[in-house]
Parts: sequence; C-alpha cells; structure tokens
Amino acid sequence: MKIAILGGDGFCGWPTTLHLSEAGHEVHIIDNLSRRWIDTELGVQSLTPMDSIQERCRIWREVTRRTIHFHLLDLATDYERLKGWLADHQPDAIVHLAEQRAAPYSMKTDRHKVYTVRNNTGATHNLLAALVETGIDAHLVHLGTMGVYGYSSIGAPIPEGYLDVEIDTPTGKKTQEILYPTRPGSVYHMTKSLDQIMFQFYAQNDGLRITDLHQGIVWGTHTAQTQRHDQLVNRFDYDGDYGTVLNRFLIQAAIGHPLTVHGTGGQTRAFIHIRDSVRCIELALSDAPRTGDRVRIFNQMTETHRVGDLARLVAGLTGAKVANLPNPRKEAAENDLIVKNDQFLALGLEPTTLADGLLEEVVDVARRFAHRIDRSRVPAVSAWTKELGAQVERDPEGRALRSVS
Ligand code: USQ
Repeated sequence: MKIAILGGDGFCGWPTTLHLSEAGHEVHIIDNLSRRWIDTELGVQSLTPMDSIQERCRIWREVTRRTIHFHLLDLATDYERLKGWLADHQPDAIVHLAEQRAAPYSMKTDRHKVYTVRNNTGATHNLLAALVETGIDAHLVHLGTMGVYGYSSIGAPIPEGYLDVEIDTPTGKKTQEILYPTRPGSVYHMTKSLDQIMFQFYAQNDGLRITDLHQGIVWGTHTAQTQRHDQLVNRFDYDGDYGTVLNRFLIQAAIGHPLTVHGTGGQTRAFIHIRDSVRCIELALSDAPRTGDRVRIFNQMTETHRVGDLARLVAGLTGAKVANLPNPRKEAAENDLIVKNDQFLALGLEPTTLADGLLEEVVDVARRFAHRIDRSRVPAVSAWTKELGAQVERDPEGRALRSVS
C-alpha cells in the first residue's frame, strides 16, 4: 500500500513509519516538525539524541535499502498544499498522528489552549474536507485516546467506542447505539473528542472509511526497527509536560529523583507498549471498514494500572523513593477502569505486558543518556486551574532548601 503518515516524525509516528516501511509499504511522512519547535519553546530535548528527519530517513535507506519520503507540510494551516499533495499522490491509506498530544502542554496557558484546539481540530478537519474534495477513497486511521471516555468508576467495562442506550418514547422503550459519552479531562483530550464528532459526520455524510484508535498511555521506547541503528532511535520525553507517567518514573529512578506521584496515586489508567502500538496500527490498516460503515473504533491498550502501583513497582525494582505531590491536574483522586479490547485480540495482537526486562530496558536508556537530563525540567508544573497552580510543587527534591543550609 501507499501510506501517508501524518505526524511521522513524532514519538508514535516514527516507529510506526519504520514498522510499515519494513513491512513493504511505500511510506510518506507528512510533518510540520512542530514537536521539535515545541522542544525549543520549552527549552527541553528528547532524552535520546535525535537526528533531523532527513538524516533519519537517509540512515533507514542505508540500513534497509528502503525509501521513506518526507514532505514538510502544516496540515492545520496549509489546506491547499494538503489537497494538492493528496491529489498528486493518491495514497491508499492515511495514518493521522499529526496532533499536539500532551495534556499538560495544552493546559499551560490560554495561548497553549488556543494553539492545541486550532492545530488539532484544524488538521483533522482539513484532512477530512480534502479527502472529500479530491474524491480519494483512502482508509483513514486516526490515533485517538482512551481519555475521551473520562475515568469514571461506573463499574462496567468501557466498550469500544459505542454504547447501546434505552430511550423512553411515547410508544415504549427503544434502543439506540450512540458514541460513548465523552468526558475529556484536558483541552488536549477535548480536541480528540471533537475529532470523533467530525469522523462520525464525514463517515455518514460522505462515506469516508475511518478507524479511530483510542490509545492508552504509551510506555517503552524501542521497537525492533528503531534498534537497527543508533541514529534511528526514537525520541523519549521525560519533562513535566511531554513525559508520560511510567516512562517518567523509570527515568526518575535512573537519576535518583523521587518518583513524582500526583496525589494518592489512585488514578487508574490504560497502558500499551510502543511495540504493540505500532503493531495495532498495522492490524487496523489490514482490516478497513467499507464505504457507508460507521466509524470503526478500537481500544488500543493492553492493561490497566494504578499510578501508585506503578511507582511501587519501579521503586521495588530500583530502590527509588516515592514522593506524593499535590496534583496539578483536576482529575478524580481514585478511579477504577475496566476496558474492552477484544477487537485487537481477535485480529491477533499478542499483548506485551509490563515485564521487568522491558522496564529495565528503559532504565538502561535513561542511564546511558543521563547526562542529557535537566533535573529542573522534571517537575510537572502545568496546572489545570489557577487555584491548583498555587499548590504546585516545583521542587520535589527539596534542592532549593538544601542549598540554603
Ligand atoms: N501522573 C503522575 N505523575 C507524573 C505524571 C503523571 O502521577 O509525573 C499521573 C497524572 O496525574 C495522570 C496519569 O499519571 O493521572 C497519566 O498521566 P500521563 O501524563 O502519563 O498521561 P496523559 O496526560 O493522560 O496523556 C498521555 C499522552 C496522551 C494520550 C494519553 C492516553 O500524553 O497523548 O492520549 O496518555 S490516556 O491517558 O489513556 O488518555
């Protein structure tokens, strides 16, 4: 297949690109390199030294003799070029990962909220409108989030996207299938909820063939392909905005930083290893919906864990200390989470679960590149409200205090 990977330079996009290229597909990355600009804005860098996208593609060609094409294009602002690109290249499938993906970044300031909504919803809608206008019948696979469901402790398993509800009508009860009610917990998660509505409309109105992957928190860093050469290494975020919880705990353990548990650590979340994430995208591509089908929704996760349990696990493995900090986020202090993921299991996914070896792999990466870590960027200081901002712990190590004594 000819596959366009929108956002192919990012943490999920790059390993997906390599995986699909190795599987024999003709792969085109479309990316505006915004993630690299955000690193510059925040004054942080990937833990792993990351080459330019052009250099990464050159190395891949040297190692495998396969070509990855790169196109610099901003989907949210450059609609005419996007339309032209689609008309010229006529892809069979499109993987859409081109969105600002960090909840804390989306909540930093009003400017970050505005940027996240404009970028994410603009990119998605431009893509949908351009597909209709050019008449291209590509299968669109979008990377969404488990966070659209919210984290209520209702007790019932979260279905894959849809819910059957019973409605009272004057002639008796009727059942209807609806999109599972969304309850986003950040502006970022809200944009993925808005994406869902756009997908529903364009599938029903124009017959677009769309799969939406509701992904959990990704952990790990390497895939078989990124390990084929030092310069193919994946990016790895540890900072308070872009680092995700388990990867952050593993980095913190490696550098002797206390594990930054928000609140009691009673938050339960869904997780998936990066190797399974790329495999799921490949499986979703192989099983496209037909014209006229409803949007196909998969829960892309393999296990659920409580944040506090993860901290205890990492502490047990490494001897790290656990710090319970005031939570900068407005979220339930405790929740249960049961999630259905039957569709990927039926397609043959063999889940990679939390195993010591894979946890240690991340700690090893962290130790190898520890000299690149700026400890002052580890605390999560982006607060969901002004009131929470006043309680944020900016110095979980107590370093400022120590320097006084
Ligand atoms: N947390 C801590 N300590 C930390 C960092 C996070 O206790 O140092 C807690 C947070 O308060 C939260 C949980 O860990 O309760 C998860 O936070 P996270 O930063 O790992 O994940 P999140 O903000 O939800 O976002 C990440 C990705 C996003 C993806 C989402 C999937 O950045 O792109 O959509 O995971 S999900 O969480 O299932 O919605």
